[in-house]
Amino acid sequence: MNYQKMSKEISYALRHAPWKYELELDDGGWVPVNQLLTALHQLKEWENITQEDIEQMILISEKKRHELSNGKIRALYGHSVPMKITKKKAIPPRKLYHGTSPKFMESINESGLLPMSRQYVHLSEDIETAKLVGKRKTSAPVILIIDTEEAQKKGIKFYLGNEKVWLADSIPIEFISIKK
Ligand code: HQG
Repeated sequence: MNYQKMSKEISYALRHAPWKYELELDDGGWVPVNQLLTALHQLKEWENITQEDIEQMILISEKKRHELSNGKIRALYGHSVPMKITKKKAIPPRKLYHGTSPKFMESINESGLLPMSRQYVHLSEDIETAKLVGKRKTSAPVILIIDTEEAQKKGIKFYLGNEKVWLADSIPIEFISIKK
């Protein structure tokens, strides 16, 4: 079983295009696992997959992207669907990090961090994770440091993705510094 490919397909369904799988996400992004399985069984590649395969996919993944609970499944972050997924507000560590490409810095300096094509800005709990995120875009990422304490004082909210990924609606430039 190609769990990485399965994870990509399920992320695509649950983050970006549920309608292509005849799925409807609820406010929290959940869908019944059996509906997802029924949709995937229509595709030759996934015609035999089971809930156990999905459990295994989540278990062995290097990132916690999906969550199963009470017969439902959701993507924990990354959404671009039109309906805004409600995330749980939480108190983040005093600093969060964001790895990005130097080519975006001019725009980020002007507008702060924006969700761009997703629903939320994605922030990392530690520098290592931020580096890996940035490396998806460039070999030498810029690491931004977010002062979450100051940001919260000014009303910026933070939401839980998974234990390494935090979400925010946007981060104004005054709370961002560049790691040297
Ligand atoms: C940049 C992956 C110009 C931002 C990762 C980023 C993450 C701006 C890009 C998760 C900007 C959006 C999300 C502005 C932000 N002007 N560019 N004002 N504000 N940007 O991929 O955070 O493996 O949508 O810096 O690991 O890179 O899929 O977001 O470079 O956790 O599970 O706009 O996706 O997880 O890029 O990554 P993305 P991201 P998975």
